[in-house]
Amino acid sequence: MNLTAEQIIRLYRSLIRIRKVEQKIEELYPRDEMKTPVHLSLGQEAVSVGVCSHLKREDYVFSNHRSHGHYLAKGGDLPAMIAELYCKETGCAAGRGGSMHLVDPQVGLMGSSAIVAGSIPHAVGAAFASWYRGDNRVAVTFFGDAAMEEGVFFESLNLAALRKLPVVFVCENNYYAVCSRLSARQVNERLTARAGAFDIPAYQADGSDLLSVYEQAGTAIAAARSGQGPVFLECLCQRWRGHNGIGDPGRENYRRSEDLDDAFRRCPVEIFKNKILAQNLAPEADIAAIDEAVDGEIEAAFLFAQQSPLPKKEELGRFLFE
Ligand SMILES: Cc1ncc(C[n+]2csc(CCOP(=O)(O)OP(=O)(O)O)c2C)c(N)n1
Ligand SMILES: [Mg+2]
Repeated sequence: MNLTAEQIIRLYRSLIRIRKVEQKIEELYPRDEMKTPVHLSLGQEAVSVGVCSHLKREDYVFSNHRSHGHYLAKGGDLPAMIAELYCKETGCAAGRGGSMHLVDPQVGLMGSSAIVAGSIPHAVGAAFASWYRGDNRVAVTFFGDAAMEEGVFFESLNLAALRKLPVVFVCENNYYAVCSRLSARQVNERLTARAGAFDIPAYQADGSDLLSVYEQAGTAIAAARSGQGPVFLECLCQRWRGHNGIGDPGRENYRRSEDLDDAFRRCPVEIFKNKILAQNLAPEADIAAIDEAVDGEIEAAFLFAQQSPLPKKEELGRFLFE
């Protein structure tokens, strides 16, 4: 792959930013000031970055409960995201949504849904609108392996294939739905085969390896944009933490030890950084400078969130249908 040093640096910045933001959330969560459940994407960061790096600002992304990486990689505003976790008026959903309802339409992050598979049909609808207007946008929907067990997944694939809509279905296959493993839920674990049932081209990437995701996503997104119809991209990855909240997943006895070993042996940040340095893709000093700048940005975002006002009591019903 021919990437310039500038592109490599941009990818690294996006990757380390998600990692560091989530580590900061973990550090401060025990203070109980963030009144929202959190689903961390530690270990899965490369998927968001590898996919979103191919998107234009006006392309659409629809996210799920594990939303932080998608939001940040698509260009969502960091202070507004942190303020949302603190349920503040300055949050990206005005403090009413929390971590599972991040939204920033200005940059094409159209919404996140706590309903498993909930945003898959939304992406199909957005792609339909784009096709109808002829504005050449693609719509990406991120979902987990368990979302592929919902009826709406199949309905969405069928309609998208039938109308040749520019949808990119991205499955982050971390093998688990809360605490049940894929092998305990499905006869056929080859998820790409389900796309094949609708004649949708399927791609697979190593979700721990940013360059693998970047390469596969590039081909998949280009195909969707060229009018050939929807594509499916499966990214194999491992989440580092429990299903939600913070802490060590090792204390939970449902995880196979080989999954956990695999997870911690294959750190997306380390894999990418080692490649950069081994192949001299960018100067080491630039990497260190990014780490420092990102730390400062995160400090400022948390301060902004902590100092922001809560929604006024009398306005809690605002934004609700009456
Ligand atoms: C329709 C629906 N059913 C069940 C739940 C409860 N639930 C929340 S997350 C989750 C598992 C999701 O697993 P997966 O789609 O693989 O995503 P991951 O958490 O692994 O990223 C479940 C069952 C829900 N939110 N919505
Ligand atoms: Mg899963």
